[in-house]
Amino acid sequence: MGVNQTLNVGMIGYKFMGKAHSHAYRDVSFYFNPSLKPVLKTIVGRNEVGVKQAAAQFGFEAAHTDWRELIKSDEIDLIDIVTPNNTHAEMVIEAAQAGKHILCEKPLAMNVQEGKEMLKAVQEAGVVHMISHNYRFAPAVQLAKKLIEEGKLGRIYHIRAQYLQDWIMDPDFPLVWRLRKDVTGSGALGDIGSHIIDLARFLVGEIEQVTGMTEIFIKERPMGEMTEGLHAAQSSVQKGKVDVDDAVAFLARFNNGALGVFEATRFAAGNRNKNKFEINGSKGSIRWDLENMNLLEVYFTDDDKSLQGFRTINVTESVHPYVNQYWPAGHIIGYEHTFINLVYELIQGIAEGKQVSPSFEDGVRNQAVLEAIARSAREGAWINVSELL
Ligand code: 4PW
Repeated sequence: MGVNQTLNVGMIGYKFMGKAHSHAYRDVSFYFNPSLKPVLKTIVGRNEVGVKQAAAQFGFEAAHTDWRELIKSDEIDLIDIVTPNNTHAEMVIEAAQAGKHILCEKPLAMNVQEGKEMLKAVQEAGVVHMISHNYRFAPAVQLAKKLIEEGKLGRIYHIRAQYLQDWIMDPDFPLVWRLRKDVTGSGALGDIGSHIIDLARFLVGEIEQVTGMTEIFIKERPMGEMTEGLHAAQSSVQKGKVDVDDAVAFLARFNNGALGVFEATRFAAGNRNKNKFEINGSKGSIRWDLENMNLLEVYFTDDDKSLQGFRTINVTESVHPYVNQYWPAGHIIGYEHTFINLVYELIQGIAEGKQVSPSFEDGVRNQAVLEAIARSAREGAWINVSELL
């Protein structure tokens, strides 16, 4: 650890997620007063001009272009990886071998095999590891978890979850890294499907079997690069072949007997970032939607018959998870706060020498579900997730 109870952060990557994570490190001390205070030491990126701009905007002390140098540096305690998926494995393995704690963006790896090697490296090194499934850390999702754990919903029968986006619907939207199999491993499946799989594993339990289908609606696109957020710029009129799924739909059976119905697509016009689920149990139901992320709809079968119906809880009371750290009741929080809450858990884990959740083990299990769905889509069959682990 750095002197004076600081945690020196080295970040690799500086685009959309670099911004989200940097902001979280900056604000976590302000709201949570964690045992260790993160210091934004160094940010690394391939483009010297771009990474220097990011360092200035996000508040890093230095900007570099060589991630291996960053990992070797004795002054860094935590490596945060927000780069494309095909770079995660080598960065994680080298960072673990250098004794650094690690936060890595999702999906963890390109495939289960890679994920397992990453997990082995962090376990052998004894470092704290976390995968950035930030939506778990919305207070309403944490409340949903609490209700399920307390048995308020009884036996869980169903989860139906959707993650819907529409940012690549224009056929001229370029063939950016998120649409190239050699860089990402899969399309909507790994990028946003992994989030609803994480929420389902968190809230309902382990997935036993899946069957799925995928589709590529636009087969060719002009070449280009991501710019800011989910925007991109065309770099050539030449077209390249799209080789990852635009959309995926899948069914799942859980170990505990629950059934899941899932959909992840980047072709749901009008849905910019709709991440939502409904869970039904023997004693009631809950519903959540990221676009109204501070609300949780609940229905309990034992409510007075004359008053039965879904009611909406404003998850902004001091008794609700994380809320006390922010504002008085009714004063809402947003997308960026899910990352602040996540980073707080990570820092406390590091300070207390305890492993946190979701860990790389969750990342590997998630990856096995992704791979099982992809295999099912190719083979047209149900796949047991355990075959992939
Ligand atoms: O959480 C989502 C990501 O996993 C984001 O909102 C955008 O879609 C960026 O990547 C995926």
